[in-house]
Amino acid sequence: MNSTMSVLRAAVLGTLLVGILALFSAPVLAQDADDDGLSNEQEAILGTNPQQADTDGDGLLDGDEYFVYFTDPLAVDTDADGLSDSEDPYPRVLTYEDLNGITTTEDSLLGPLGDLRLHQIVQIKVGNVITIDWTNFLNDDFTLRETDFIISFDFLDPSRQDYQGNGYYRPVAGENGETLMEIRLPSYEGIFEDVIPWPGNAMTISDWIYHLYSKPLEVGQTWEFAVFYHELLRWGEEPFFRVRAEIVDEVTVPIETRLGRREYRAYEVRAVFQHVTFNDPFFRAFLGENPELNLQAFITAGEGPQTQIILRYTTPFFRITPTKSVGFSDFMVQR
Ligand SMILES: [Ca+2]
Ligand SMILES: [Ca+2]
Ligand SMILES: [Ca+2]
Ligand SMILES: [Ca+2]
Repeated sequence: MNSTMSVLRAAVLGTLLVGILALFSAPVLAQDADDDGLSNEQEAILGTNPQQADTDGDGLLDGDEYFVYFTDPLAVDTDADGLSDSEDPYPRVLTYEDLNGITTTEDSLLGPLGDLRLHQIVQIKVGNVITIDWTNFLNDDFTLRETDFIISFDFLDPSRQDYQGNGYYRPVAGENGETLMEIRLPSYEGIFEDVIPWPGNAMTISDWIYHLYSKPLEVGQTWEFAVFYHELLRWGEEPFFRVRAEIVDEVTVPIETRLGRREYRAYEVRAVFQHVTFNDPFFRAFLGENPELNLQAFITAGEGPQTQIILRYTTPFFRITPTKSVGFSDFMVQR
C-alpha cells in the first residue's frame, strides 16, 4: 500500500515537474536573444547566429532577410552580382516551382540599372529533360535587348543522342533601319535560325512578370506590352502576344517556408494575353480564332522595390513534344 502510494506520489510529482519545466521552457524556445525577428529555435534551423542580429553583416537583420526580402541571411551578396543585399535594388534569388510539376525555375536579377540582366536556370521535364541556362540583357523596363543561352537535351528515347547547344537573340538593323532580331535556338529538331521583326518594347515570356515587379504598385494600375514566345516562332506562328495587365485587388497569399506557413499581403494582377494569328490547326482547335489567355499573378505589397517579391503567377506554356500541346503553368516562389 505504502509503496503503491509512493509510486503514485512520484508519478504525480513527475507530471507536475514536467508541467513546470514546460512552463519555463516554452518562453525559452520562443526567445529572440538578438531581437532580429527570428527565435533562437528558428535561427538553429536556418544556421544563423542567435546572438547576432545581422549574421552576415550586410546591414539587413536576419529575420528581415528571411521573411521580408527573401535574401540569404548567411550571404552578404545573395545573387553574387557584386552589390550587397542592402544596396542591391534586386537582391534576391527566386526559386519557382511549377505547380504542374513540369518546370522548375531559378531567377536572379543581376547588376545595377542600366546593366540589368536576368539570369535564369530552367528545367523542363516532359519525359525528356531540357535544361536552359539563360542570360537576358534587359532594358530598365525589362524589355529584351539580347540573350545568350545554353540548352541541354537529355532524351528519354535511348536511340536519340543527347546534346548541348548554344543559342542567342541579337538585335540587328534591317535594310530600312528597322529593328530585327537574329535568333539561334537549339531545339528538338536541331538548330533553328531566323531573323524576325522585333517590336521595340517586347519582353520574353519569362520577363513579363518582372516588368510589373519593378514598379511601385497600386490597385487600378494598367499596363500594355508585347510578350515574345520562343516555341511559336519555331512552329511558324506569330511569336508575339499583346498583353494587358491590371492590378485588380489587394489579397492575402499563404506561402510555405522552412519556418512554417506565413501569410503575405499581395496585389492581385489580372493579365490578358491576346494572340490573333494562330495559323496552325492544332492551336486554332485548342485556343480558338482570336484566343485570349486570362492569367493571374500575385506580387507582394511592400515598402519600395526591395520588399516586392513575386509570389505566384500563371503563364501559358507550349509543351515541346512531337505532338504539340498547349496549357498553363502555375508558378509559386519556394523557400
Ligand atoms: Ca534572433
Ligand atoms: Ca541572429
Ligand atoms: Ca544580414
Ligand atoms: Ca547582390
